[in-house]
Amino acid sequence: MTVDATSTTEGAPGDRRPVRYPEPALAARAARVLRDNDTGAVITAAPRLYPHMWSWDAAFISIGLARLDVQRAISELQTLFRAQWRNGMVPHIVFTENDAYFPGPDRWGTEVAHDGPQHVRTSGICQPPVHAIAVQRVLEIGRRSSAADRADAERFARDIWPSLYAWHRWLVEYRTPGSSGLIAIVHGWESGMDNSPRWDVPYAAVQPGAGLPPYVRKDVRIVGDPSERPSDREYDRYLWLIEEMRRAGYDQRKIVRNSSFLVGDVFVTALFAVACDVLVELGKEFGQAPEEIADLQEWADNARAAVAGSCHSVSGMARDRDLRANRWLDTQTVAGFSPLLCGGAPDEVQLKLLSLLDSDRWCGHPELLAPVPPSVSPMRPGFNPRQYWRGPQWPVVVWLFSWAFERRGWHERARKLRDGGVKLTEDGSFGEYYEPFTGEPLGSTDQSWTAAVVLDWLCSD
Ligand code: 2M8
Repeated sequence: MTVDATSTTEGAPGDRRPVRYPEPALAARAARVLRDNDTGAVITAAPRLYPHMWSWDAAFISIGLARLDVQRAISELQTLFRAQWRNGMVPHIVFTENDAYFPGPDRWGTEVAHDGPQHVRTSGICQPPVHAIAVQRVLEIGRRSSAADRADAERFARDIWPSLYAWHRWLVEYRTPGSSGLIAIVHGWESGMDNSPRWDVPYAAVQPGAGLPPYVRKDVRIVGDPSERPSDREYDRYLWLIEEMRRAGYDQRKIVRNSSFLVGDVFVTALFAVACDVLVELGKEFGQAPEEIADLQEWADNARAAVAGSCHSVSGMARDRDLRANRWLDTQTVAGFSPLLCGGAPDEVQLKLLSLLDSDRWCGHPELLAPVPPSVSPMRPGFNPRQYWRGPQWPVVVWLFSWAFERRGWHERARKLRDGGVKLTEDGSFGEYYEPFTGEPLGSTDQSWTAAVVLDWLCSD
């Protein structure tokens, strides 16, 4: 679709928010956010709060970019994968020269790692493996574009496949300890849902040591209301985990053996399962090695079984597992719906989850501005409509569910989520996250991944 560059606003009587953009104008604004956040080398996750490239943000950004410029979408993913570690890990941040974010490259100190890239500075952890999904989406969009875009997108999908395979192999080799089969994270940041109540119990066991070097946060100076961000106590733990990893020389085996935080993440595992499915499809199409395709099939099956095996016998909700304390984590959050992303749960569990998702405890809550899942159910104790990953709605999470539902053939459900996502974001601010009752944008505005998924929704048939 050609995006109209002129934007007009339109108020709607009775709206909880004063401004509402009609879809073409919203698409034009989203395109502008992506262009404005482009440094020429990367599209930063957000202009002030996140002035670097984040791993899963880059994947979503490439999907939105493909609607504007297939070549630019390809180069964004290529930039991310040029920073892939030699062991296969795709790092969670690829740093630009900007020093407005903490913790920056000096604090991570990944130069001590044997496997890090030489030409660029990165963090030393990873983020959810949604990249294969992005590559397939860019390919689909490229194929519907010009002959040149089609050829470029096909060449790109074929050429990047081995790097995606290496990334998935890394997750299996280093991050599936224990018998649950869940992919383990060693820092809450690896989940993408930084201070979700999912991590409260395992974080309580992280005791920052006396050797934690002093630091000054920058995020709270940028976000208008610091109480929307994680607390200083939480940051001490985040920083302590980095310190542990740095001292371990970013040696994955040592980290998994010793770090104070080791949790089987059910949401990451579900995304991994479905991303493996996507890689199998791409691998077959582009004639990749049959034994590698077979690996991916096996990894997808194992991951799906692990997600299904985590479901609570009464609620049906999928659960994370604290691998240090060896127990299930029963905190109910949007991650509990993970089996709906990847399939594999028994029919009765799936039906239970779907009806829970529709109920007034989640999308059917009568006071939600838009009927899309909040990060935590508004009916749960501890729900906070303004605090980071503890209640607000995230458009990218909505995109993932709408994408997965479409893929599973649940077109009506996918459409409802898409429409809800557009309604949530039609104020044109492209918030990082949204207060679910008022629709107030929170955190950063002009957040690239929000603009990107909105663009994808608006340009979809
Ligand atoms: C948030 O995470 C970063 C740390 O990685 C932060 O709070 O400083 C999360 O929402 C994460 O999922 C996201 O990728 C990142 C950039 O948008 O911000």
